[in-house]
Formats: sequence, C-alpha cells, structure tokens
Amino acid sequence: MTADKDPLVIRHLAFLGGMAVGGGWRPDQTFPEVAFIGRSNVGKSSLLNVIVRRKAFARVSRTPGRTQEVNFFEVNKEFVIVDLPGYGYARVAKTKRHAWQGLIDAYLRNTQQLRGVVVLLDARREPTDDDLGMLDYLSELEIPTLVAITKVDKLSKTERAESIKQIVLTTGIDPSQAVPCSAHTGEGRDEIAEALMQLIQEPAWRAAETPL
Ligand SMILES: Nc1nc2c(ncn2[C@@H]2O[C@H](COP(=O)(O)OP(=O)(O)OP(=O)(O)O)[C@@H](O)[C@H]2O)c(=O)[nH]1
Ligand SMILES: [Mg+2]
Repeated sequence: MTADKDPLVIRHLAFLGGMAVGGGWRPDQTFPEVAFIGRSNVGKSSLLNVIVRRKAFARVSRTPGRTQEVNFFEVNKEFVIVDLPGYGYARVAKTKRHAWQGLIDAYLRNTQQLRGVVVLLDARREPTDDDLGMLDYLSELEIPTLVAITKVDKLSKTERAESIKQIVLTTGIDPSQAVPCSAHTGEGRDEIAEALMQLIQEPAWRAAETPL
C-alpha cells in the first residue's frame, strides 16, 4: 500500500438499469460514460466491483454469459460505468451471440456521452480474433481505449511478465495502455480508477454532430 490519495473515493452508487436491445430503453442521463468490454468471463463485472469497492454491485458468475444486457452503474453522481455483455463465448447459440455483438455495437455507435472504453483481456489467454477485432473496431471509431489485463493473480511473476509481453505484441497496443489487474488482490484498481477520472474529464472525442 502506498500513502497516495485514492483517485476515486466512492460516495454514492446507483444501478440505473439495463438496456436489452440496441436502441431500446436506456437511462435518460447525461453524465459521461465509460464502458467495460471484453470476452465473456474475462472479469468485467468483477473489475467494476473492485473499482467501486463493492462486493456485488455488478453481478459476477462462474457461468459465462452472465451479463446479457448493457448495465448502467452511476458513480458519485458524476459518471456512469457501463458493464457490457461479454462477446465470443462459443457455447452461446450463434444467434444470441450476434445479438450481443449488435447490442455492443449499437451502444458504442449511439452513445454521445461515451468518453472511453476499458477493454479487458485475460492474462492467461492469447487474445482471440474477437478481441483483436474489437480493438481494431475501437481504433476505427477512434474511441480512447485502455486495456486491463485481468486475473494476473493466477500467474507467477515470470509468467505474467511473459504473458503481458505477448499480449502487447499480439495486439500492438502501447505498453503504457496495458494495466495488470486482479479482482482478488485489488491490483490495478487505482490505476484504472485514475484513468477513468481522466477520461470523464476530457471532452467527448465524438463531435456532437456525429450522425446516430
Ligand atoms: N482469480 C481471479 N478470478 C477472477 C478475477 N476476475 C474475475 N474472476 C472470476 O472470473 C469469473 C467471471 O467473472 P465476471 O466478473 O463475472 O466476468 P464477466 O466478464 O463479467 O463475465 P460475463 O458477464 O459473463 O461476460 C468469476 O468466477 C470471477 O470470480 C481475477 O482478477 N482473478
Ligand atoms: Mg459480467
């Protein structure tokens, strides 16, 4: 532990609800939003809980595909963390899987208050084609993106250094954009929290006149 100030002191939390279909209901609010994106089971909901220092604010499950809606979590009446459904879980029926991708895409394209995205990659796995496709897509949309390397607690020091090196090589991301994280030890929490605070203070990269 360092004596550094907590970059994100949690004073108030509210679950605003879920969006089930692209263009469907979403909370009517204008706070800046930051979205968590990644494969099913990569640890999106767990990392969200660590960031807001709550055990079960967002639902975590051993069953991949748990989060099936776009869930909106308001923090400190200041910004909103968006927990997106996981993509690319093979055992989910193809049609369902495409529906999720449609939902993620609709969210990314239509959200004027979106300030940035945290893409989560599992430290123990090679990034999949879905991951690489998502990173390409985000850079095409020019959305500010940070990469959280999750579950680093499952690796030894040597393994994790090697794994992070490989992930950086495979994805071509800037090493400074990759943050090692663990929902079990809390590692990476403050770094991600600080990055979120920076993202929400920046003006939306997306011009107001961007067609929906
Ligand atoms: N060891 C370890 N396990 C983790 C970590 N983060 C998540 N897990 C576990 O991984 C599983 C999936 O976590 P979730 O947070 O539900 O993952 P998700 O990305 O939200 O999954 P979907 O909602 O299905 O897309 C759960 O069993 C978690 O306990 C971590 O940092 N370390
Ligand atoms: Mg989830």
